Amino acid sequence: MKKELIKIIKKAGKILKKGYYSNKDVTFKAKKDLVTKYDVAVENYLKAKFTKKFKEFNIIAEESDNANIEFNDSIIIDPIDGTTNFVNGVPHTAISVGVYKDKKPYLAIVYNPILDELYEAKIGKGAFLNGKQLKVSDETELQKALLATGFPYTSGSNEDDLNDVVKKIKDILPLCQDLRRLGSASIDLCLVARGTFEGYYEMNLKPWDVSAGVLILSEAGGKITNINGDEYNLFEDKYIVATNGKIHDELIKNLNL
Ligand code: LIP
Repeated sequence: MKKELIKIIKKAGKILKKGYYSNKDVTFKAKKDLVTKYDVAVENYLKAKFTKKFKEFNIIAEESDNANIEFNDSIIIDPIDGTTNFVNGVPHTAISVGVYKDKKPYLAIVYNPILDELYEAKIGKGAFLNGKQLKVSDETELQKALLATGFPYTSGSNEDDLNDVVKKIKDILPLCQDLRRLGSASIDLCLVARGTFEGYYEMNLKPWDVSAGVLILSEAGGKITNINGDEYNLFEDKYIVATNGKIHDELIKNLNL
């Protein structure tokens, strides 16, 4: 299934790449939440191909109405993760596809066609970037850790969320090497898998933002939990905390000050 999946996603990447270098019709789903005709085109392409090839899976996708779809044997699609980057020409944008069997991660692909970086993982078989095996960083000290985070779309409308984002930055920034905000959750997780970042946290993500990245990171030796240090639930948890494993407890402790 993985080979077929990659073939389809690479073709969809051509649609994303063409859009990246073209004028985009931007529509607002919410005050800060953008969508373009390319998000819809990539999603429609992937859904049509996956429905035909992988009949045993249902599909949950960012730009679709998922109300009547039960998560179980599911393919979870983010057609363009990092849409704001895509619209503004920042090259951190990717197609993210996570395949779940019995609600458990099975296969994952994150493909950035602008940088031609394809991250992939299969449960128990390791994680790879363009064929090269990935391993998380060995750094054990939070003070030397480069972390990443993200800002939720709700920061424009929900004061509690905005205050929480600011408080956590104030608490964490003095305790780490530095903090990045790259704008694509799926890529952030892959960058922890790659050893570029030691850790990453963010609130209010949707299952499609992280469905693939969590498997890629765990297959590279990383750890993913909610903010209490318990197993992360794609559909229910407000916060994701994802690290190389070695700074996890210290990061969790300081996110809860
Ligand atoms: C986005 C993320 C980004 C996060 C945003 C949003 P989209 O996904 O990947 O990092 O901060 O809240 O969820 O909307 O571009 O697919």
